[in-house]
Amino acid sequence: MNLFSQLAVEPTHEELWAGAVLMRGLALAQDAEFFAAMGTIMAEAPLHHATTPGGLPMGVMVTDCGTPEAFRRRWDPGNPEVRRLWPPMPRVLMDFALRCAVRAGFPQGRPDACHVNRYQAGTKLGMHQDRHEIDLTQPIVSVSLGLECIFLLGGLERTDKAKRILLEHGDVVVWGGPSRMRFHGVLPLKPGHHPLTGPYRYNLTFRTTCGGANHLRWGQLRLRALDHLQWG
Ligand code: MD3
Ligand code: FE
Repeated sequence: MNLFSQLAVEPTHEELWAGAVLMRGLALAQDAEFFAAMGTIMAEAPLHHATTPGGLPMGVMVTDCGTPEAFRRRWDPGNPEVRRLWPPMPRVLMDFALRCAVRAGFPQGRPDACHVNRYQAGTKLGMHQDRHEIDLTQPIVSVSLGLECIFLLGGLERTDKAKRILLEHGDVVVWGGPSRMRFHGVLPLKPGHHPLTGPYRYNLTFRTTCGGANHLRWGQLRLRALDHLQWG
């Protein structure tokens, strides 16, 4: 924790790029409540190592919760460890994600899944895009808890120069609009101890992975969103 986060009484509202809004400290008031809810998710769906698209184990440990539809889209038949149905998203987390989306200017945000990442000292996340969700017009809400990290926010090409952003306990970022497809990653975590999370950094990402009954319409929206990103 630094001087700034100790003194801040109001969450900030910083536009990192168009559509990417950083609200420092927004999750602080409910941090223990959120951490307890994450405990219930992890008890039902234990953390496991993420794998790269090529099947290699990654340092970051992950789990998920959300609707059965979201589970069916994400379930990997090749990974028997995650065969059990995801637990539902705890109400406190869903409510908070909705409020974050509204506050960032995305009142239509309707997440159906929450992905949990856990980092320990040395764990990093390479530059990537989040392109597996069906509806790319929906923003992603991300909540950081525990140890701080340096987050890399790049452009729409992997090689674009990235901004470095310090993400601390309680920080929330909403990624939408023209920033939805930016490349991003996390530098190796520095060792440390946090009073709530011990030696770990957790990141929650709330996503809309299915379109529900609007599946087809979402498909069209997605194409339009991609057009917008390439030419807008
Ligand atoms: C930036 N997680 O799980 S916040 C991920 O801190 C992931 O664990 C990071 O990237 C973490 O995929 C970063 C999430 C995030 C999600 C979507 C984005 C950042 C984004 C889309 C565009 C730009
Ligand atoms: Fe990502």
